[in-house]
Amino acid sequence: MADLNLTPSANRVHIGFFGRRNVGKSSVVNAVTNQDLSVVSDVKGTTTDPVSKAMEILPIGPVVIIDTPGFDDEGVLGELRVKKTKQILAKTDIAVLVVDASVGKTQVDEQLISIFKDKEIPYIVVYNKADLKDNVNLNENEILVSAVKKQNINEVKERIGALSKREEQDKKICSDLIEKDDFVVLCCPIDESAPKGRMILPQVQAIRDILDGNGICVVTRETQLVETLKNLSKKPKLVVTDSQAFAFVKEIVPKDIMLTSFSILFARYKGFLKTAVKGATALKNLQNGDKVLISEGCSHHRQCNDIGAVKMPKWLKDFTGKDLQFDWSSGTGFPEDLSQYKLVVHCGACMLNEREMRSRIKYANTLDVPFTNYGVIIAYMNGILPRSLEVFPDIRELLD
Ligand SMILES: Nc1nc2c(ncn2[C@@H]2O[C@H](COP(=O)(O)OP(=O)(O)OP(=O)(O)O)[C@@H](O)[C@H]2O)c(=O)[nH]1
Ligand code: SF4
Ligand SMILES: [Mg+2]
Repeated sequence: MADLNLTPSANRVHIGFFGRRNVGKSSVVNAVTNQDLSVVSDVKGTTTDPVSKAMEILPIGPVVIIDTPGFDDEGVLGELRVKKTKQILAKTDIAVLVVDASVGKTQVDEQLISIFKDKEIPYIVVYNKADLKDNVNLNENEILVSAVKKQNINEVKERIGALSKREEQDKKICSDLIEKDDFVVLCCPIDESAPKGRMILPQVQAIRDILDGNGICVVTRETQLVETLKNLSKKPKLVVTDSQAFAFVKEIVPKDIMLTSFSILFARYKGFLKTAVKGATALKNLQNGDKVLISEGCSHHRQCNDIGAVKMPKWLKDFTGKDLQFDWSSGTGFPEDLSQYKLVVHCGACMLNEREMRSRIKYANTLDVPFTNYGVIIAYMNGILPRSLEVFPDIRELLD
């Protein structure tokens, strides 16, 4: 089980090292991390699969370091490796392009740079093997290093740190909705889907966010909400509930108290609430035979049980009254051809980093395929979306 004291992987800055074979990607990774993370050899194509490791690097902080196979790999296996590297690119927050200084930039490097630009991934170029060639004309985002001689490695870390600071946005889960000393009530059902002995990550993150915002957090089961509200001497500013209990909770919470769900807050936190609300409204346009993609962020559905496989298709069919066709994707896999779908319904994506979600959404947007998520579409089908969006009036108006 994941150690809850550690920053969850999805929230770490993902730093990917890319480049041609044998330029010294793995050597640079090992030098930057000060660990023997990856095997190094003079055989081209030594790294055959992406190698990821979560760690703490000063001055960057909690990161996931990802070493990748050479992007110029050949043959059928090579193509597979390139495909995997492209999947890594989808979740990369900061890219490091490693170039062999004695060779210089090649077409493959230019191709990688244009991918970084296209995906808006901030990047630096590291010319490695400075011990073989030390006169290289450098642009502003380029550095000359030697992994073998450990030259200029601190500079690499500082440059990555600077990029990651620029990336870091001051995002809030709900603390921007409250003021100091405001009460926030979190309704957390404890049923068979709740993990034994602990809270789930979104609940833990919300508690921390409220405390960071100097709010006062009260956590209760939905079944004790009436008792909780009765006994709070001050009216809470906000009630946040698990989506599954929304219908129950909304009957209890008076209209003058803001009410929303964890899914709504996290869709906003991950930057796709607006898209998801717009996507949900596309439900009313679906026709018989339309294809819907159901996409989940992990392959074993520990927290999502049978929502994607069983419940969601049934709910969508019942709600639309149409004979819909379904496809499923899971884990980091996502279909290369989205154009055949009339709607993508994504899970809450708690195990995916934001960059990965952003690239999925961007892809759907370029093809005009509506994209929504479980929490939002369930709220829409149950008629509770308007109330849960009252907190965000500009998004609420998309429903009118
Ligand atoms: N002279 C010199 N050689 C280096 C340097 N860094 C790496 N090498 C050598 O370059 C070769 C390839 O290094 P790797 O780190 O395995 O390169 P890679 O890019 O990860 O290679 P693949 O995994 O095969 O794509 C090894 O023989 C390294 O010892 C350096 O700074 N100077
Ligand atoms: S919300 Fe998605 S990523 Fe999170 S546990 Fe469920 S299937 Fe996995
Ligand atoms: Mg390697």
